[in-house]
Amino acid sequence: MTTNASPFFNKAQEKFLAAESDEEKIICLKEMIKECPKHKSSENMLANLRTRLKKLQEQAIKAKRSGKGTQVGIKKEDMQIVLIGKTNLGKSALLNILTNAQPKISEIEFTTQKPIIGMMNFEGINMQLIENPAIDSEYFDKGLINSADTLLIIVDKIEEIQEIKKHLTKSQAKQIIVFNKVDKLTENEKRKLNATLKSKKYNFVLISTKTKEGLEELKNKIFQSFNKIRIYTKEPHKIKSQKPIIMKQNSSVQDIAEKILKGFSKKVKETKIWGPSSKFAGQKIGLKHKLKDLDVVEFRTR
Ligand SMILES: Nc1nc2c(ncn2[C@@H]2O[C@H](COP(=O)(O)OP(=O)(O)O)[C@@H](O)[C@H]2O)c(=O)[nH]1
Ligand SMILES: [Mg+2]
Repeated sequence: MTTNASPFFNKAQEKFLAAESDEEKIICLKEMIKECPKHKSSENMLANLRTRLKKLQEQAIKAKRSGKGTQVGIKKEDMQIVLIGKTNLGKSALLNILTNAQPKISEIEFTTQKPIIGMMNFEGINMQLIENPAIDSEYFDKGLINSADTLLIIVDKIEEIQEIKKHLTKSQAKQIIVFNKVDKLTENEKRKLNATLKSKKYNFVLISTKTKEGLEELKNKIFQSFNKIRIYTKEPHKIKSQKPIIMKQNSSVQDIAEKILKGFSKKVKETKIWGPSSKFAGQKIGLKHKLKDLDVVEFRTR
């Protein structure tokens, strides 16, 4: 995207665009500033990067001071998912599979006594996944229900769903019912369960942390719950970026150009698009064009 930029700069820029947390963005921006060519023609860009860095650093300090987060001081990331349910349902086992965290998994009840935080990576996107201790225990952290964007309600019996929902009347979070331990069911029992949950119009998925079935579907459902879209960018005659840029639903071509670099949309001479929002591969589009999940956008500036 940048003339005469080193591959190191481009790499850092790609990471920056995919970064989800402010902390991550600060690290990438520093890297971009380090790798930015230091000559006359890049002075503007360098100044722009420094201003962004300063803003982010100030924001980070403010967030710390205001103590945004929960009772236990967990810093909320952009996309926060909280696992809730009774004891012994496989919350720790799921956290273990989906993230870098390694909570204790045990048949002993109430093993998890503090929220455990993990980072889940889904197609290059980082999401914060937190195990809340059992909902019927003194260790359960109510603050997390309010801060979560998405709640995973883990059950292994249909009756548990209503029981848990009683605790969630004030919550604004999206809810996904995660029915675990389906390895214990026969195919016929699974079919019946599926039909019952569907008839109740739940947003649900059947999984087993043992056989790993349903986990891909769960990850997709989690991403969908954020109402965001993944957009890949490319330069003419090159392949698309490795990591997508995460945008709000209904974002336009102009929005993504401006996310790449402030003022960039004015420099764009031509835009082409591949993917769900295109009528045909490589369609030329204007800045007002609305993007869809998994689109690939090509900007030509010369
Ligand atoms: N059969 C079966 N057992 C599971 C599954 N997931 C977890 N378990 C078992 O359930 C028990 C509780 O697991 P844990 O992850 O500690 O539950 P938590 O209390 O909800 O965090 C352990 O003995 C696990 O081995 C599953 O998918 N199938
Ligand atoms: Mg646990």
